Amino acid sequence: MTTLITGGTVVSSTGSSRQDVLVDGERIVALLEPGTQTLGPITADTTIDATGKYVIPGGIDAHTHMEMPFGGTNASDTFETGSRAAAWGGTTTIVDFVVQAHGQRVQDQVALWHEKAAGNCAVDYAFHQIIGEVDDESLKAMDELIGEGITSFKLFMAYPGVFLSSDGQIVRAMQTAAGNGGLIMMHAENGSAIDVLVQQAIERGDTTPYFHGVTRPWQTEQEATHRAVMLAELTGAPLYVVHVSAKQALARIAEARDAGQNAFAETCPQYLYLSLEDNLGARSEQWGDFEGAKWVCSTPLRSRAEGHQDELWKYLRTGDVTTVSTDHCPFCMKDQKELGVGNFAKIPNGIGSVEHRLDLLFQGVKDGRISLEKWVDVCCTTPARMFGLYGRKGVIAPGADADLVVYDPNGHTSIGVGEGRTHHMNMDYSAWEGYEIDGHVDVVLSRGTVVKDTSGYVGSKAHGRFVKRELSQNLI
Ligand code: DUC
Ligand code: ZN
Ligand code: ZN
Repeated sequence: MTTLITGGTVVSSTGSSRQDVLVDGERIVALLEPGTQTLGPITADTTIDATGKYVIPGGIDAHTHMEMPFGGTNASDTFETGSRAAAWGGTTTIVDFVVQAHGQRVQDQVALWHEKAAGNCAVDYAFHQIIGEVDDESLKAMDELIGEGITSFKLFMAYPGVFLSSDGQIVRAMQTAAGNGGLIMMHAENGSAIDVLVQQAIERGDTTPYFHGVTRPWQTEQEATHRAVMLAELTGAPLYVVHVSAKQALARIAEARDAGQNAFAETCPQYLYLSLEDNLGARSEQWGDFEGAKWVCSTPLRSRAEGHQDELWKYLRTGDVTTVSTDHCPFCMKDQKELGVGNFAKIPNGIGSVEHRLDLLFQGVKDGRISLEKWVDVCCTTPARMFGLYGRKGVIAPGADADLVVYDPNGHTSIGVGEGRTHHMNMDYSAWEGYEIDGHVDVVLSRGTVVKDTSGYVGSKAHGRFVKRELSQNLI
């Protein structure tokens, strides 16, 4: 089965040019001069007309939490619903986090995640491993997982008693990663300091969602980021700081990069667009102040007056933000976020965006904040290199998986849940309600199969496969 995508502009992380893309089976087999098929021997079973559109590598969302147990409930997207929403939005690979909390065995959790995902994904998937309890057994498992294609390990400096690692535990895990070639991913917030501020706020009666952000101030993120950078320097482990939201934390990572350290920053669309002021809520009578719970996530959204959002866009341009992932961790307002009525500390943390990342970042292109190539770089190509997927994913080249998106720069997307608005994530609200995007995901191919076209989702949950990852291909 061959497919020819004609008339489009192929956009890569380094440039754009008019080329036709020939797909045979699951792979890209050639990039052709436009119109080649009319000259002679090249005929394809199917032709997709991409005239006036961009053709980009399928998006890679390197940070999702499908069905994650968290805050007394589970993230509301299953692998089935979440990966389908990803396909709608042009994301053809997700990298989800296997969770080991205190008291659990890593390898049991890996088996559980394989069970949850297998046969249920619309697009390809891979795993990172959360190490919630660093001990001899979990360190041994880190070595084993490298051979199983799980080559990155997330540690937490927050959530005492659930996920938090002490500095000593962090050093041991970093030494292990330095030895086996794995990548340390860090949730960098000072959890003990935050817990004191949270307790004091609740005692004062400051219990609404707004105080979630107030009690996780930028100093707690910068301090933890600095500590992570120093411990990585000490041990020689490569460090990737997830969901960076504070400009001061980013400045610290940029400084480490300038000094030649293998330090990387990820941010998420919510930190580029949304702000602490959203946590004030009260947009609708239904929820009043509690509406702010829709935007409770960690790290928290930051104050617009402090200028974090503009700085994050700047660091995207300079290359000090390496990737944009979503930290997709959706919860419904009903029965889930509602757990925190009267006590913001009980609101499950997370925002759902897996469907909207390509669109939201493309709006950054339209608004003159990043280039077209940077869009592809941070959403598709560098996530592939960062997480050992490059060659198969993240690039339009012969031999690569035919994960492709035909994107219409003149189309339009209204995000949300109200009239004429759409999303396909399993959530009863959208954190992005009201956002208008000057672009549209038209057609999505995953390994040569069209999973979304202009009629809608046409994929199947049996399509997605587990992808074993190599070591990072993005280290200095
Ligand atoms: N942050 C979130 O917002 N949700 C899940 C875990 C995390 O670190
Ligand atoms: Zn985190
Ligand atoms: Zn996360």
